[in-house]
Amino acid sequence: MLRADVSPSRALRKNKAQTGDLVQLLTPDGVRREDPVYDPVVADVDDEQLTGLYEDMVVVRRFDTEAVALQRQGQLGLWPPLLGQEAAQIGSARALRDDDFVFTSYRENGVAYCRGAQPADLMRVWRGTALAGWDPRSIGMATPQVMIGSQTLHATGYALGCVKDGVDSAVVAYFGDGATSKGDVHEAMVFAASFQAPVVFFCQNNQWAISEPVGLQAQRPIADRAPGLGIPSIRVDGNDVLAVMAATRVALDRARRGDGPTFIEAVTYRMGPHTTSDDPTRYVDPADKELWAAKDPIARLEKFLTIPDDRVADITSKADAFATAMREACYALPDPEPLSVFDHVLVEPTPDLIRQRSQYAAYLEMFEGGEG
Ligand SMILES: Cc1ncc(C[n+]2csc(CCOP(=O)(O)OP(=O)(O)O)c2C)c(N)n1
Ligand SMILES: [Mg+2]
Repeated sequence: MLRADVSPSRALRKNKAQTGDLVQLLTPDGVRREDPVYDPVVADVDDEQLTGLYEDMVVVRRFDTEAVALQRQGQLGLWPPLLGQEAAQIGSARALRDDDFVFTSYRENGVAYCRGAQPADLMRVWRGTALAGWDPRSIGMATPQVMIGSQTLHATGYALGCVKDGVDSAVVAYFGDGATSKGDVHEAMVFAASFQAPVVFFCQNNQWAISEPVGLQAQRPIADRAPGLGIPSIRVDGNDVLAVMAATRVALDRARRGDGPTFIEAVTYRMGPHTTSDDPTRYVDPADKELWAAKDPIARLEKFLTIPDDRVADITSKADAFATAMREACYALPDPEPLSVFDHVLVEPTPDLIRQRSQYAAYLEMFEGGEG
């Protein structure tokens, strides 16, 4: 069969269904747009708070870039960059309360930063020295799921638990456009709608599921998938940090009021590779990248705000300090014992696992010093 038969056509890549109205409070040129519905929701967000969101985005972009460099230098096995998605992550995460809980995929390191993850926490898993980066209870964030979409099920379950506990904490499930094609995500949404679970389904539509363009898997905007399941949805400019915060606040308020789940599609763009193992030059049209570079979330806030030079200098040094701390923490992580890879797999190890362990132990014995 010709490869062309199975390749997404140009028409699908540019699927018109993916364009349309978005909630937007700040245009890419940094102009504030009036919105009678969403303006009141962020009326308290003054220039100082916006500068705080700007700082978050600068810090996150800085450490994300550092992590890519660490991977290129052989210090990390892999890293999933979030370049371009800073507003979607910061705007939503900064709408949360400490007693809320989030369940994410692998790309939400900006969310982890907002929840309080420390530099070392972001390194452990990608350096391969631990099975999890942090204690979920300490920062109100589960450890990331690499299995696409499964965290949405955990989020719905946790949200139902909040109702049973009689607390008004809310839950956010983060996932990508590609995940919306998974059964798990639909099951989580149907269940949440049935029982009015206080959960926000937050989809970062970054236009790609690895090399598959969103237009191939979604003939309608992703946000249109939820109403069919009985969940209202909001389609927001995911590169507009203020609009994302407004949309997330609306959704969280609904959840706390007992009005059930909301779906948010944050329309954004993955400016880098899927992960450091990916080569997007094989499938990304450079013209698209240019188009999205003009909608950069950080640049639009720079155009809107007039941040004094000394504050910019402070923010830059804070970002540098976090990135430096992360690099140092990465170097300092202790190597695990090789055989510990078999620990915590199963409560009762199977004969197969025991056999594999002893074979690996014999292999390690071949080197001087045995296991070490
Ligand atoms: C259940 C499952 N199937 C397939 C994969 C392989 N895989 C890893 S990332 C990915 C694409 C996910 O795209 P999307 O949901 O849009 O998230 P993004 O990476 O763009 O943030 C796939 C298919 C996986 N990790 N888990
Ligand atoms: Mg995606």
